[in-house]
Amino acid sequence: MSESYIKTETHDGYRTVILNRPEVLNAFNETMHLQLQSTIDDCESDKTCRAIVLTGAGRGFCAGQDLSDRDPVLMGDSPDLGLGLEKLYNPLIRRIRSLPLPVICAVNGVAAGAGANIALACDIVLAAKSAKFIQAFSKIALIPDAGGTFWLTRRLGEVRAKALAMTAQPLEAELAAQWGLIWQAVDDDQLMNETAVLAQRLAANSSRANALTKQAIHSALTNSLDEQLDVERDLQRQAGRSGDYKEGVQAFLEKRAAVFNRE
Ligand code: LHQ
Repeated sequence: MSESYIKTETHDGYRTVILNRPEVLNAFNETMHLQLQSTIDDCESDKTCRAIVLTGAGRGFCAGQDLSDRDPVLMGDSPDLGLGLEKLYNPLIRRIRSLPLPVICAVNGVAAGAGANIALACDIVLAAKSAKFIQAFSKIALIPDAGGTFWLTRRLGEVRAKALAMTAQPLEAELAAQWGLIWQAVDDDQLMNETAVLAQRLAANSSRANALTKQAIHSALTNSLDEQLDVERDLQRQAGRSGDYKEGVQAFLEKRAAVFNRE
């Protein structure tokens, strides 16, 4: 049986998924990718799981691809790095983005290479103040992947995207938050507490509204205003027809906390 490179903790309403190869700062090998895929599948099929927290074991969040598994000396004359992206990283990024559950990333330490960009694919990113985001690719003559060119350019603009990608300069969590690359930088010893509060809050929302909100905001990244107004109309129609809307309004009028459907 292969080692367990992913750990999970089940909490009331959400699960914490922990990248677990701390001796290599949770760098990804193929087994870890496959274990993460199946863990995400489990989270999605568990109706009591209404949000996911992704974090790392030990002092790092994730150092990207395990480079000892992609040693060009062992890969022959013409290594195909696109294959690993096509088979493993791109499906992971697409899965996180299309998952109808909110994914919170708690960046507990350094996030480098694809590790940084997997964090940035998550819906809400909290980071310990000591954490750094490093687009390490230029150091090994590669380009940012796992969505890196997309997240950096959309969130920071061309100027900062190019400088971070070409210099591989570590970006401190507080500056990442100031620049709008992530949601918040928090004191190291508060990271998991603050993450738990956020996860509980999202888990208490209407799951349907969480999923539709995620979908609408993703559409806005590429739509015109006209197109987006149509998306909002259509998704709001769906939201309004759910029992959750009825419960939300009733709870408001009765001055009590809403209790949403868990189906
Ligand atoms: C590692 C790694 C690592 C193996 C630390 N691999 N062992 C996709 C598709 C196909 C191919 C290529 O890539 C991709 C996507 C990518 O992600 S490419 C980018 C890959 N990642 C990197 O280039 C980052 C490499 N790591 C680093 O630059 C440093 O380790 C950082 C800046 C992350 C942390 O530095 P330190 O805090 O000084 O830690 P360290 O370097 O001492 O690392 C601790 C251990 O982890 C060390 O092992 P050791 O046996 O000496 O204790 C490292 O060798 C190991 N490690 N990253 N990616």
